[in-house]
Amino acid sequence: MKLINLSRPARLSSAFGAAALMLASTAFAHAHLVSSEPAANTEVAAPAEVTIHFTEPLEPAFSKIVLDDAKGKTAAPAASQVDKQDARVMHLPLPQLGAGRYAVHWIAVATDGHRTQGDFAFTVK
Ligand SMILES: [Cu+2]
Repeated sequence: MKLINLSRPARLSSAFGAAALMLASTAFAHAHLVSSEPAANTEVAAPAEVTIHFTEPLEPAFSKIVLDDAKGKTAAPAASQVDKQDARVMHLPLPQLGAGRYAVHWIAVATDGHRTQGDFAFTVK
């Protein structure tokens, strides 16, 4: 796509530049998943918790992890918590999980109020 017509005033191209900069800085502030334990699509011994590491500190009131079993039923009754030492980490304590496939659903609200979400699965041996 041709963004800048050379016959137009330079003012327009600087407006494009400012918009691009704003997009870049707000995108940077979103909390994205860095890694998780268990990792996505792994087969593991029954874990004691799900831990997810994010790129940004989270807003505890609006961020959460839930775990569903293969039938879509909630598999972890406890509430997830943002780590008190490192707000970029969120934990979901787990009961003793039986063998099977589990789906993790997460919602992360960064301190700038922007919300990201995602899903991944792991299997308990
Ligand atoms: Cu953001």
